Amino acid sequence: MTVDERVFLSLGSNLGDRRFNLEEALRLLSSQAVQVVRRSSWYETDPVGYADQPAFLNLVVEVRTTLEPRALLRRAQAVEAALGRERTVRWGPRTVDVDLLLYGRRVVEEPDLVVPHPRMRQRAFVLVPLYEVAPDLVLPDGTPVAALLPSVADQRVVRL
Ligand code: GSY
Repeated sequence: MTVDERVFLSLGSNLGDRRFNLEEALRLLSSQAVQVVRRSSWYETDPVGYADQPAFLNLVVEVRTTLEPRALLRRAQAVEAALGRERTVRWGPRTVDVDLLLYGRRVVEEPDLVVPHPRMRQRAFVLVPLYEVAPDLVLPDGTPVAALLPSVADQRVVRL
């Protein structure tokens, strides 16, 4: 059982009915093994990585889960597939993206699974909603999430 560890996921959508896609993703993720215990507000965010695409809707959720990190990742990928995500353009538009951000204080560095998420420190669309749901959170290397916010202040993130 891993339910004592604080686990955070980031979800984003920039195709179709974004809010519906994200609510569906949360519905499909949720089960006896994965329970959403906290969720951030919705955030309208400018795309990061590949700029020539529609704005995203993002949120962050905290889950209680009995799944180990790899099983949780597989669950997230199954939800993306069920909602029609096709991995064509690497940074391109997507119906739903579900990223595993943090799994307690665990550090995983494997070819297909890196936790904490390797790009989360550079992304306002992750850090701002994460700070909303867990303002005192400290990353496994000792960095408070709050300390990372100034460096992403130039990225447009609007709380809805
Ligand atoms: O990695 C998540 C997908 N993604 C996003 C996103 O969810 N929001 C914003 N604003 N930019 C993004 N670029 C990528 S890739």
